[in-house]
Amino acid sequence: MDRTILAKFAFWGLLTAVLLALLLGARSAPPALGAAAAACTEGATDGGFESEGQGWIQQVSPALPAGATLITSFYPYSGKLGADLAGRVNANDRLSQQVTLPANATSISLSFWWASVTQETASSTAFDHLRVALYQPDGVTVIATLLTAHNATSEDWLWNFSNLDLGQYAGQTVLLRFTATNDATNPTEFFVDDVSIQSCAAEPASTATATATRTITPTVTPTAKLTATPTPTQGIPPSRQPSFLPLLLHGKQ
Ligand SMILES: [Ca+2]
Repeated sequence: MDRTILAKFAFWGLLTAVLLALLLGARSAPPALGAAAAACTEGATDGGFESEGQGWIQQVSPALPAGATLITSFYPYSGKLGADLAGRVNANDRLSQQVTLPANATSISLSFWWASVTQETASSTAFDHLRVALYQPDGVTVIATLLTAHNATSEDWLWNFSNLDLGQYAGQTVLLRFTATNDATNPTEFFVDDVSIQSCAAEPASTATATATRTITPTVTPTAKLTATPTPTQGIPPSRQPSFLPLLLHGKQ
């Protein structure tokens, strides 16, 4: 076989290989069908409190001044309004909302921003608390405590972001509750804003996939996430340096 014929064989062989590779490559990477985008829905009503807390149940103790509620313009994370809990001695303030977590969700996450300002001076002793928990709709039976913060968890006025996995509660109707408590001296005020419950399902929804994913969802570990999540994202306005004057001005003491 002379060199010209060999060269022709090599050329056509190479061309065939390239065409085959292109063909197989196209087959092994089908268009976006298998990678359907997740469709997500918002489960919280007025999570940013801009509608003055519509959808939230407020339980306040001791009573606030006439006309005051837990939704104020005092220190929102975003927008004009936010939730403003405790900040007065012996306070036990609750902000609750009933939500149904979709059964077909492949992922459900609860996120929110929270901050605190305290008159306590201990650097680590917990006197006043913010707890985030899921209850049965009766508001009595605790399903899970998702986050616990206290007077010494965060710097004053610093906004902290929390993002918690609720995947294991898919299909349940629950009461999401923020509870802030103060002891008898040196109050701590807690702020919450931009509460969001994102439930996502593959599109089109696949029941088999959803079930498999839920069963391997790890248990929520609030403590670890709490230490990992604090992120200073918002500067402290000079006028809000911790002089505690705002607490007094706020008329909550
Ligand atoms: Ca807001």
